[in-house]
Amino acid sequence: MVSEAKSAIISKMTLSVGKDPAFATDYDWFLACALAARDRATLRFLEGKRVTASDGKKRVYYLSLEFLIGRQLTDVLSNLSLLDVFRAALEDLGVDYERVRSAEPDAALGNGGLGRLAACFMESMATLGIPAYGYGIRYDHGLFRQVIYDGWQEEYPEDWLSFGTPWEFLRTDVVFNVGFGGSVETYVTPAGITRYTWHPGEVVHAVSYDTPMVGWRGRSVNPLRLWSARAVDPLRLELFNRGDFAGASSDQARAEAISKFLYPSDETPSGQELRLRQEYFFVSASLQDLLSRHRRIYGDLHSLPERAAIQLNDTHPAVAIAEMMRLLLDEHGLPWNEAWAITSATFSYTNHTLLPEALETWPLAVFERLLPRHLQIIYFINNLHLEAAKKAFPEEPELLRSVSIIDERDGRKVRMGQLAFVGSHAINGVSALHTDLMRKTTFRDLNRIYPDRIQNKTNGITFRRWLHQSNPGLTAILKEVCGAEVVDNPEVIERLAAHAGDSALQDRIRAVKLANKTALAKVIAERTGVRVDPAALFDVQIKRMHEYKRQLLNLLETAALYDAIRANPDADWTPRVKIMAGKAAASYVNAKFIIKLANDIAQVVNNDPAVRDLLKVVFLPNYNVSLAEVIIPAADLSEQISTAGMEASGTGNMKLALNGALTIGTLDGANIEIRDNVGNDNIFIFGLTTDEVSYRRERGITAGQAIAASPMLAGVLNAVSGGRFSPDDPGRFVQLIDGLRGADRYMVTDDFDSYYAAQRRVDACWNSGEPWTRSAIINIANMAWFSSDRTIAEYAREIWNVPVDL
Ligand code: 26W
Repeated sequence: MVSEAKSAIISKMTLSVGKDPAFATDYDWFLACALAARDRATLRFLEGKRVTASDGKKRVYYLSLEFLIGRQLTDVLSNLSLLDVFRAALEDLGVDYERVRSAEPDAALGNGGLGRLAACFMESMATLGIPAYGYGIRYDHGLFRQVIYDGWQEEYPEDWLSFGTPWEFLRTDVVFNVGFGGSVETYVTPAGITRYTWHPGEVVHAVSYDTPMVGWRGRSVNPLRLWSARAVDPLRLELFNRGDFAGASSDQARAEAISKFLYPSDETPSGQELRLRQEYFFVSASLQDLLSRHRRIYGDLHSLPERAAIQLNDTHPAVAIAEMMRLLLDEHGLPWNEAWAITSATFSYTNHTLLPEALETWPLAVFERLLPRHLQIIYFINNLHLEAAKKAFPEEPELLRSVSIIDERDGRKVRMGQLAFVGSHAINGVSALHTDLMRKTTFRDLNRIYPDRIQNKTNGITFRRWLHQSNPGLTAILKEVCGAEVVDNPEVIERLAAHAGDSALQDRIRAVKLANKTALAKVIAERTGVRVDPAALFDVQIKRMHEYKRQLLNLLETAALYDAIRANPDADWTPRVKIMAGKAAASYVNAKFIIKLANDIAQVVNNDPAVRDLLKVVFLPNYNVSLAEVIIPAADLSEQISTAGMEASGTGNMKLALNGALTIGTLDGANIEIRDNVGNDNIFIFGLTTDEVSYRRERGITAGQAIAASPMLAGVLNAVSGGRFSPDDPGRFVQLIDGLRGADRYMVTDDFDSYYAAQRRVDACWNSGEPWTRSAIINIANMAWFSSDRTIAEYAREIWNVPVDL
């Protein structure tokens, strides 16, 4: 095996990379290994494709504007059971695998939770042998590179494709036209049927690139098909010949702009027309592709719902409902009812957020200009939908207003959530609480009309990347204690629970954690210059910067702890390292001020001899999948402190608990299901519940009471707004803190005292030693249910109706 791998790598180096191994760089070795690995994946891929085409198996199509894949080399090699072989082959060649591994740029084609979930799902679908296509956009530039300069976030273009990527295949034979704008011609056929023809004012080419998604043990390999936009006519020669060079290539620039950048907004729509162009671009190409495949294999389109299940990853691809209707009506001549029956039986929609500002709507004018035919179809869908609603609830005009796809208020908008809901046979939330809140709030009236459509599918994570690949030390222990089959079946991990009290096991778990913390401490020193003690409690909050995730609450507790240590330096304090990382959407001012506050607090605390090593604060720049793979195995405490009712699920919470971190969190999203699985004694719950939050909201209770009732809170608010941590600009955080003194939408002040108390419970447990490690082991053992294999098996059984081979 090793010699075979060696010759494969060498032949790729010489014949594909075109380099003499003697002069190869780390990046060259990465290319050679990736190409050799891709060969092995591709054979499985082509074989799988043949089988699926012939055996009539139903396919799943996962439509997502984001796939946060990260690096692929270790994942592909490990899932093909070739990692150790390639590592040994490189060693023989005098090359260090770790250097090769870190030469690969992250494929950062996503913002956060939604994008990473899509990547975990692709890996689990391949592992469970589900024939599936992921459809998305091949952005030239993924999520921006975050640089922290003088404590402030700065954004720089990310260019993962500057040297191309070895994983993808350009599919020159899979190119579709996608139209925009123009007008719709109406005509009546001799049979008296009204027909519509859309004449787009502009057409671009959608060119496809396939990247193999390899399942565990290479069970199956599915394609991730990403579309890149190209001008139909890249150079208008007539303009060029007239010397109008800009004009000559304007079409090209305009077309390519569609797949140039990932919108860096997480939870807040940009509202820009280019975003709608992106959404329609990949949706139209994907539906044209899957319909032409269906017709090629099965001929008649009426059997589509039996052969295809299309999942909408949030509302971003929701225009697909109207596009499918356009294709079935206008291109394939089906009558409305048949087209609608096929459409609603094929689509299902996942909602990932209830934040009102995150629910996408498009001004009618923009929609009409860009997609005139689709707007016609949406009007038609809405009329039939409102007819049905009126029949079911004749006396409720307010209900009609709330369920309408068209929002008639302030400037008339198309509501993509309502469109996705009405056009899907199944709608799911991503945690039990979130799904319940969908029924009670955002989709309350639609749920009354269609009471059996909403169901729950609590998120999951792939254990391959987030445990076996990123924490080999822990994996080795699990194989020994639970059996080698633990890598094949996540459920086997439960066997660890019986050994939670075993002191030898506890020692080994602590040793592995310490080794991972030492590795992280090295990265922290390299990237921030801050020296941290691996023996201290590593308290980690890693996620996108957003006020509802309450990084600010964490920082206020940090400042209060700092004051308490200074006031009483000889007390028995628990040495703690506060580790924070996360990107803020480029236009999100408050989130960027919170990053600055984190760095300002770090500056003061880390340089204050009075606190010595009792407290260190670190903000790690450019948080991404690869950095998460280093931080998560090294975490002792997992911060999941969102305002109850606002974090739909969370998935970082699952990754951290699976790697033995204890969670401090609110009863929000999947934290509740984690608590249900690990038990109340093995998690630190604090804060207002969802009901208490809505109670306070309804009564407009402000922060005054909470501040008045907590001298510590009042003190720390004054300290921060008074410039204690920003002597260079004392007023820097006045506005941020004033936001808490008033409405305090995210209830930071209300939860401060119980959070501070919970953190002291954490200190006590940490200092008790054995109970902490026992809890850590119980957390690991009880995370089996949070495998994305379980989540995907539920989607397959209860939404897609496809078999899984577990
Ligand atoms: C239109 C702008 C925009 C972009 C992305 C709005 C909303 C989004 C995503 C839905 C935001 C997101 O990533 N949501 C997260 O999805 C995860 C996967 O289900 C959940 O675990 C997180 O709780 C949720 O915040």
